[in-house]
Amino acid sequence: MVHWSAEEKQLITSIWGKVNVEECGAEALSRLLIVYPWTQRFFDNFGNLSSATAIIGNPKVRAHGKKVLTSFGEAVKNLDNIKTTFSKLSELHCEKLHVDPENFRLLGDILIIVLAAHFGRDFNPACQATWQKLVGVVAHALAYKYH
Ligand code: HNI
Repeated sequence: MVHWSAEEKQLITSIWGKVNVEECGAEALSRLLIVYPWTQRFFDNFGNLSSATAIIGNPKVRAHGKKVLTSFGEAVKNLDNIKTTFSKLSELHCEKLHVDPENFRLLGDILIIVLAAHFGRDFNPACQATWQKLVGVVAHALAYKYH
């Protein structure tokens, strides 16, 4: 089982408490779709994704980004139980959505970049290390049901 030190828990909750899930969620998903354009194929029912401007202005991308980051918040609330927390979502992404788990890692990397941009110096190296551990654990949990 993953262990979180008191310091790590503090670094996670102190940042998370200041995250605007709507803004950061929209930004993270937009960046994923722009930086790794092949990820667009999972969202072919989202309308216009034809340019960076279209993606950033797309209300479905915004809404879904918020949904995904809100769901990520469940990991923050259940740090000692991330695998069970995401077991249904893992099944969904695997069996119904057919999302390659590599994409969870890509989104995690993007989230780190978004947080670093938002929090600047507060997102110091110790903080980044802890968040990288967290996005890794989340990606692993979401990939758990894949076979
Ligand atoms: Ni993901 C739907 C959570 C990463 C593609 N995803 C969801 C839903 C949640 C969710 C919650 C809504 C489920 C429901 O309707 O019951 N997704 C998460 C989380 C992560 C993640 C917590 C990572 C942190 N999803 C990704 C990635 C991709 C992805 C990286 C693809 C690149 N997800 C989808 C797609 C849907 C989806 C596609 C369905 C969208 C729709 O509404 O049509």
